Amino acid sequence: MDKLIITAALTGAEVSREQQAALPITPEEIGIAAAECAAAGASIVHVHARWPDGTPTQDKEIYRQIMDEVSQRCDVIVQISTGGAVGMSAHERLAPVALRPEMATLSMGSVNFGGDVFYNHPSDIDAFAREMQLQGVKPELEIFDSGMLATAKRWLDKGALASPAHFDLVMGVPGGMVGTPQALMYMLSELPPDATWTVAGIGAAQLPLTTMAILLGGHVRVGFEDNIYYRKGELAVSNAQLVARIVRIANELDRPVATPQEARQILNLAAR
Ligand code: KMH
Ligand code: ZN
Repeated sequence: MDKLIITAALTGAEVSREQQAALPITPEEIGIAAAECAAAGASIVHVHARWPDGTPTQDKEIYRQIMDEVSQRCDVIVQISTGGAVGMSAHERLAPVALRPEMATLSMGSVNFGGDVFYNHPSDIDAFAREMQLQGVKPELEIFDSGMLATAKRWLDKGALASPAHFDLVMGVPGGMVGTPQALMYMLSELPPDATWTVAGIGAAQLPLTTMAILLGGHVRVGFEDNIYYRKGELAVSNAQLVARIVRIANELDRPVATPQEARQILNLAAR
């Protein structure tokens, strides 16, 4: 079993300061949160950009500032979002890939997303895959429902995505795949045999699904983008608190945690 890669999804596009007072919003706040999470054991930070008023943006300059603020403080893999927020155009979502981060997300289909639709036309998936290949950026394939996994396999079969692929099973979005142990086991049965995978459980699904992933040889994503609570009725105090908990669980279960350098090897990231 590979060492455990922990991703901290620091900000997201949907959570507000009103819901979670410790949400990092500015590039500096995101840099500080990334360093805290890296010190706690995260090897990847998944980042979304916001304007100073908290509105989501895919502005390349804000992402550049985020990448600078993170790299000044710590060694951690920066994975930028190309999902952005619901309603953004594919063109604007793709813009920060030109900064050549080590990783970026690539959503493999459309899904009802709460009261909205997160739209990913097949031609957009093609364009995102092409641009990431061109820029040497490793995609993390975002899977919100089982049909998207079938789509990813078709894209791998036709050579539009490179193998071995890395998947993020995002489970528990209202409108997407449910966040149950049974659903996770089904998804794992459908993964390509050479794939690496991580699980992002939404809300109360975060703790049980990440614990399962530790046992099953997968990797984990925690953080405010997916879950703002430490336990029912108790807000987490920081992203790093959620990372520290998953490190403690991994230690108890005898699964060593990967450093960023080890994570780069596990995920076959391009040398920079
Ligand atoms: N904000 C969601 C609509 C990603 O980062 O790639 C999409 C999302 C996925 O967060
Ligand atoms: Zn995201």
